[in-house]
Amino acid sequence: MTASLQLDPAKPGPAIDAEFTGLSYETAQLAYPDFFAATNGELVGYVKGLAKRGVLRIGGNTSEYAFWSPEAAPAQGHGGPGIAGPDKGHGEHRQTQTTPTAIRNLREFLDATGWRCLYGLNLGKGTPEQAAAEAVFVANTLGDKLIAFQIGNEADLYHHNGLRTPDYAYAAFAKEWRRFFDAVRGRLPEAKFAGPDVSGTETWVREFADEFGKDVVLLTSHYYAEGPPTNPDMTIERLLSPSNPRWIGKNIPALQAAMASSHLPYRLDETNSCYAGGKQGVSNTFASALWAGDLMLQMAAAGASGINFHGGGYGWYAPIVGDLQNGFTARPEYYGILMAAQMVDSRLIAAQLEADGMDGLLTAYASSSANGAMKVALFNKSADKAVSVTIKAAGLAGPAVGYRLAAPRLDGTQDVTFAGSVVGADGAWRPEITVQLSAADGALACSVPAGSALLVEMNDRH
Ligand code: BDP
Repeated sequence: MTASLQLDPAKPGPAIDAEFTGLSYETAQLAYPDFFAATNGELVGYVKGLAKRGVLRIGGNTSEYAFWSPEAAPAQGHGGPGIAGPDKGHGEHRQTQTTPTAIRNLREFLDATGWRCLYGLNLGKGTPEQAAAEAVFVANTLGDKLIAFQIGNEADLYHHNGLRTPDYAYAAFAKEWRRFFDAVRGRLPEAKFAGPDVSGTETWVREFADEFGKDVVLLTSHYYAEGPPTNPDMTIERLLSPSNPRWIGKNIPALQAAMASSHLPYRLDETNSCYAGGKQGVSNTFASALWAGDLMLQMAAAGASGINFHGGGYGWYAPIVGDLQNGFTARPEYYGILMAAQMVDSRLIAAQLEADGMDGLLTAYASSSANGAMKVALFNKSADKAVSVTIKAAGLAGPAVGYRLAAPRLDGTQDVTFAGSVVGADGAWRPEITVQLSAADGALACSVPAGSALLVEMNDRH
């Protein structure tokens, strides 16, 4: 197949924030304070290796069962692996304790990684007073490493997950949110907030933006591409099919409307391939790398300020898996995020793709940084069609470098490389095999094999 990509640096799109990259973990993980700690050097390495700056979001279903316990001794010598994987949403929850040690260690972890934090407070089972007491300690300890608090996780699902009555709707949530907000602000007048952190009910985002737009610094909601994992229709093919219609067709315009009316940034602060903890054979395969990198840049193009991939423990969709006893590793998805993260801190530019015969499975994004250097990311999500792409831009000339994101198979879980290199034990990655490309007369030709991606850096376009 052949395709052409016409770039126009004179037509800028949204900026990709320097903190665009993000991960999301369950609050239950804080019950093991030596996980998010500067002493967990391997995890520090993997997080830092993904992006120099980024956002760690703490929340998820377990945030509704996590209690601030200033007096409690931290869970030490627990005997187990000390990890909390993504919650599988089966409704059985164990209460956990969040201690001052966990928050102090979290601060040191953030200092060591260069990342900042979005911190979820317990609305589901907690009280405004408990939230305020926790917020005081968290704000004082995290300082400028704290971006904002959130109140509750996916309150739009409270009506059927046992946290509230079946008639629970936005108005009831707004009332509760206001009580928690007032309690925290009563003790911390400068506290910053984000929300509504809903599962994806965009009407709630809009209503929340209208009502609390002046009280928050950021709008947030979640998105899972597939689920549940028990449904046989949830496949790699479906995951990679030209962007989820529900998300593209409905949610993004609604979220853009909320951003426009409130003048607030929006962050997709929890996402992944398949809810209920992910799907083996889909979420942990190389396909998830192409999906994640593409979604990341798709969200940037939609004007989002960032994205957080949910994970933890050995969850199927977790980008980083492992524990302190056994060490950590990067899953395929990590590589897709790593590739897209090469484009942060730049501005998207117009990129017109023509790819007849690719059935929408080739996607492309282009960015330009302050010094005029351009980057193009190409994702070929087809299982069997290789494509040769001609990148065109006025004045394009000279050498360019390509970094391939590749693996032996889309449904494989091993041997993923980015620029010929694997992510090392401590998250270290350095390009080893690059593709030498050359532009002349405003055009550059490159190939993108089936089921792979390519990042092209054009350092000199004159
Ligand atoms: C989200 C929850 C998170 C879960 C995830 C899942 O916020 O805690 O782990 O779904 O179901 O709804 O995988």
